[in-house]
Amino acid sequence: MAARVFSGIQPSGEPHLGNYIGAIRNWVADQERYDNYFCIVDEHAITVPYEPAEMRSRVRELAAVLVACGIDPERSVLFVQSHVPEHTELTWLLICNTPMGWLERMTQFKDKAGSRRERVGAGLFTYPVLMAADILLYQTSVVPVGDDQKQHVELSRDIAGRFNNLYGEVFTVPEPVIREVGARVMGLDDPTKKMSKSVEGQHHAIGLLDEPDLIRRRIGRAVTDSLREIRFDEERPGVHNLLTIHHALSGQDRSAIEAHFEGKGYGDLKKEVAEVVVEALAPVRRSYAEITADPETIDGILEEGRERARPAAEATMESVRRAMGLR
Ligand code: AQP
Repeated sequence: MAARVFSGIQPSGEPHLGNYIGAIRNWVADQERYDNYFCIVDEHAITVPYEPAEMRSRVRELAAVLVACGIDPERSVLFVQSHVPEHTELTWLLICNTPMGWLERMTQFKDKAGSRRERVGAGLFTYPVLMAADILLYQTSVVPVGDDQKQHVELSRDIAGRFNNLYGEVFTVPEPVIREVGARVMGLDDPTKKMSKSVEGQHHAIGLLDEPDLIRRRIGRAVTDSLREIRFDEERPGVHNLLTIHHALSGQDRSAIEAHFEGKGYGDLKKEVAEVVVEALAPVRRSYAEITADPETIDGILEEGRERARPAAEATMESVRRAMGLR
């Protein structure tokens, strides 16, 4: 049987080119290989301030984008985290079994909370336990991760191992599979920071549903530098980012791309990268328009996803409650 994989994406803003290149298209490519659970993790997205009135439409938009990108809801389970209440139930039971010191070591909390540590919601601190619950609830055996999430997957393994020692074997201990260095897409307005859904700014990200002209304008305004040579040089993050986007979407060799741009200027680079992006995203926009033409389609897909996700979640919770003496 194919290994089971859980992958999550937050409805924390408009899905962007970084999400596509770094995650979604790999998920699409791996659909044959794994038994996939793709989850829109709305309970993760509420760990920072958000607009409640927008959340429902963001969730539905993100689901439609995932399907438009090629996630097949018949092959894979596509669902919303808050539709399966076992995620939060398991989180509490795991929190009670997670030493504070383990959470205090999580670098992402330190990065995200920064100097506001005393004021941020406690959910930001316990977020990695919700992530562990996501993974363990489905007895996930493989977790493909990027470098930034490796520490959280290690934590999930530690939590599972500790629980199994204390209460008996309940959880599959997941193995992290570090993906080949997936392309990391940086902000167009500041190429030293990753492209993010939650960063505001007209010229920060390329949305997966952006119109071609908007894509051209945004890439046209991308921050570069005052040099000339067009090379994959990490010391020059703006040009490096544009070339990385080109490479990820065109599939051409890095050396072939560099050779192609020899003697050309940044204007040519931006124009050509914009066309590569426009072409790559055209089918996504087309398919999104088809899927959303009937507003009931997405609700139906998510309802079915919930029905398919719940049996596995309920079975795990039943074992957890029994092991902990709760029922
Ligand atoms: N800039 C990026 N380049 C490559 N991959 C990226 N991912 C996110 N940004 C980039 C990958 O997208 C997947 C889903 O991400 P997420 O929703 O779980 O949260 P995130 O990583 O925190 O993404 P964002 O867009 O930056 O959201 P916010 O602003 O809410 O924090 C992940 O696999 C991630 O690696």
